Amino acid sequence: MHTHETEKAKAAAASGKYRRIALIGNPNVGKSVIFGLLTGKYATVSNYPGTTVEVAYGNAAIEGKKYLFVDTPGVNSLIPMSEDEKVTRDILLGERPSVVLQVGDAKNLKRTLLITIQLAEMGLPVILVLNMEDEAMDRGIIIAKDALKSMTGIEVIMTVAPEKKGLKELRAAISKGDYRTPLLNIKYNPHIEECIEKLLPLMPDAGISKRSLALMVVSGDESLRGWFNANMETSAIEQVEAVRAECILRMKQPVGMAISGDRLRRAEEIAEKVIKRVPGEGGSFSSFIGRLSMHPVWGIPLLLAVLFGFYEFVGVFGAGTLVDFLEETIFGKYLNPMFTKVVETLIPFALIRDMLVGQYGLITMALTYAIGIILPITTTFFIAFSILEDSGYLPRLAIMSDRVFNIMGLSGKAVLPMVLGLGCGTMAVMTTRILESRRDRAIAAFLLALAVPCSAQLGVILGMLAALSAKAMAIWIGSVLGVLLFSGFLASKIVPGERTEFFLEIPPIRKPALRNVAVKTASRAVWYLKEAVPLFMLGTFILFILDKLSILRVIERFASPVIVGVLGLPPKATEAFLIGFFRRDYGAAGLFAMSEKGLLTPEQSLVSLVTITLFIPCLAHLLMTIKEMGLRYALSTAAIIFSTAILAGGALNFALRFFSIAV
Ligand SMILES: Nc1nc2c(ncn2[C@@H]2O[C@H](COP(=O)(O)OP(=O)(O)OP(=O)(O)O)[C@@H](O)[C@H]2O)c(=O)[nH]1
Ligand SMILES: [Mg+2]
Repeated sequence: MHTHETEKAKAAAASGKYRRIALIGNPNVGKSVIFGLLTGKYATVSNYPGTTVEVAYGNAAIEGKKYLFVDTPGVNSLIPMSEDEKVTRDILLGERPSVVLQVGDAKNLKRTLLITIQLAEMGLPVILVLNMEDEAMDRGIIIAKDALKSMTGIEVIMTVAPEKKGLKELRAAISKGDYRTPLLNIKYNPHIEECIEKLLPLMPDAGISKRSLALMVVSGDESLRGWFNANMETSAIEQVEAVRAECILRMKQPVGMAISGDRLRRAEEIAEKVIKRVPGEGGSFSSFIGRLSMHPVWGIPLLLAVLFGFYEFVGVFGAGTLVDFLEETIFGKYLNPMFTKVVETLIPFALIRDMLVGQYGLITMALTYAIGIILPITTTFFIAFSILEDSGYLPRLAIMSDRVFNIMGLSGKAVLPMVLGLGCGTMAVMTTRILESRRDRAIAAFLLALAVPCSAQLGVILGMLAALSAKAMAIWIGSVLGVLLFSGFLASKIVPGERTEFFLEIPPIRKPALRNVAVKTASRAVWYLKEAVPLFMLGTFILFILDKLSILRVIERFASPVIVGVLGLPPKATEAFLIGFFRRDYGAAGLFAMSEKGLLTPEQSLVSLVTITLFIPCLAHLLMTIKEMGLRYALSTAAIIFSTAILAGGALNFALRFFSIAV
């Protein structure tokens, strides 16, 4: 999103005017909140691990000195298990920061120190920020900061980021500039140390110590391969492989496990000495809700309640009340007649008048759809979604739905990108990076594009379904879920590889902060307008041209065997699917407008809704899929998705007629 700014910031840093500071730490510990406070730049903050999957840059001046801060995806270890963790490791590998701001969760010092130890091995100076002090206090965890300082030799600062507590001390520590590398080096098993000795002279120069590189090699870090190939001679790589093989042979247990075992013991040792436990509050209402939400039985009514609340707010209030007001009253009664009058008096050319306020007018169609129909829906959706994100419910949903996801060959962790896909598929494709194998990513990205409608589209669809009947709603949900499960099942059989184990830190249930919800919703709404309106304009303009050149009729006739024959829809519905190529939500809005005008019977509405839900993803989503998964993958899945959508819609049309079901 901010590529231009980011490039500028990076260029400035390269010229040596800035000191680079990397924010590193476990997932969901508050790195992005602190990044936002330090730089004043907005970074997405949510209560689940894996919010940040890309690096963000931002600069700031503290006491006259300039700094470039780098926000990174959270890591459980600096030996990456997934794509997002690799992003963070590669930052350390490539660019040498002046200091690492390690952000840790004060409630979980052991996990925090595991990262500190690895940073120490890398030879990087560290300032340790122990965030979430408030939650640690609630649980009766008190950390002896000075003892920790003297045991590690680095600056330790306690913070409560959302309250800006500790921020002044943090700024002071940054500008003081006395950065130190933690004194936490571990002597491993003599066999391992011997291997490291042999590897040291072979290691290339990097932003991190050769010892840490050697440790990654003997731990079996496969993700380094690409970097080695780019930075080492082939002969050296072969030597490295030989040492590694020898090392593995000589050790009784897996080397990686031995190394993490030693690190864990060291972290425990320190944590024990500096943590004081006092009776905490415990057993509060939020932890009760937290447990309830993961319960195999009671979790289900809670899930249904959440879904119902969502539906009422987005489907009924957003897509019903708000859209009625904006589209019919504001645009229909006031704005459009006004624009039409202005255009008619000012512009003498009929063609241009038509282009602006005609049937396929940029104002009467593109703007009306974008702002009158979709904006209120996406905004209500983003509000509800932000509340859900910040509450900490999503990772619990991941646990709850693990079994359902197993059917599709995925682990419950895939719930996160899928649920995010309900917000925006384009972003969600990127979030598949948190999944641990290419196979899981391939299946998840496919299902995302096929069967997960984005907020804008979902809202329009809910609005239309709400106007039909509960039966229509049930059939729509059943069809989409059926296709999702069935295609996932098939994909899991076809795509080779095993399902990966699933590890997810469950954050506490938190009361969403109004400010964060508001800021996040606003930034998403702005982003939506920037993303969608130009494409709506382009799509409408193309329709306008096609109409004027009378090509639209030709296309409609050409598509008629599918649209009319298979799907049983009126020929005009072709237009909705045509613009659906640009954005699915725009296509859905087209259907919405048709059904409002009474051009679709309830059964036709239902069939068209199922088809457009499954229809190929929008242009932006497709481009992101190409970027993340490759062109071949994107095009072949798009072809499969397109045919699946038509097949499913056709089957539904046939079934409705055959059994004479009225909805
Ligand atoms: N109670 C409390 N909540 C906090 C504190 N700091 C952050 N949070 C909340 O913790 C959650 C995670 O914050 P983020 O800044 O997104 O965490 P992150 O480390 O960037 O997470 P990833 O990008 O997923 O690695 C959000 O819901 C924050 O509002 C704190 O000091 N106290
Ligand atoms: Mg983050």
